[in-house]
Amino acid sequence: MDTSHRFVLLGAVEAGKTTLFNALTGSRETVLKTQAMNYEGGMVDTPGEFFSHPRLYHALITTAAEADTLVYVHACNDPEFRLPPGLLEINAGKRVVGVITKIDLPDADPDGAEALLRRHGFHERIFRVSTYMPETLAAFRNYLYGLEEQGKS
Ligand SMILES: Nc1nc2c(ncn2[C@@H]2O[C@H](COP(=O)(O)OP(=O)(O)O)[C@@H](O)[C@H]2O)c(=O)[nH]1
Ligand SMILES: [Mg+2]
Repeated sequence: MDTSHRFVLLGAVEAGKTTLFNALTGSRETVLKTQAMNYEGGMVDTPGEFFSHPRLYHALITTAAEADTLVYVHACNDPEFRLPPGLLEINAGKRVVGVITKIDLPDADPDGAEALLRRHGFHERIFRVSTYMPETLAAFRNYLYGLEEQGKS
């Protein structure tokens, strides 16, 4: 297992993390329920249960601590902000980026989702993506690679 990673995907169950992970890493595996940390191509996918069970927070905190970039993944029809309090503060100084997923859904409200994140003090850059709109994924992927280039120079 390759445990060297730069990006960590964080978000609730069903947020779309594994779908995003597969799209970004080019993995063709079917999206199964994520049971454990999944490392590939400098990216780590995390099980959403880590967000809903405080007794699992330590695993999330450790993984986040090892990453260079934290990616908060939020489904555009999710009415709640899910990032555990303090996680961003613990990782102050790291790159953080938000991704609002599933913007193709009929009930999608990306503006509302973005406002929710902002209300909760999420000040970082936010991307809006859909699996069914490859150009949205490309924009996000390019941003991640851009960050990586900056990090190396
Ligand atoms: N309509 C739509 N569904 C999506 C999108 N991304 C993920 N999903 C679906 O949302 C569900 C949860 O996705 P998954 O990647 O497993 O979420 P995770 O629990 O955060 O890893 C799956 O049924 C996906 O097919 C998207 O952009 N649009
Ligand atoms: Mg998953």
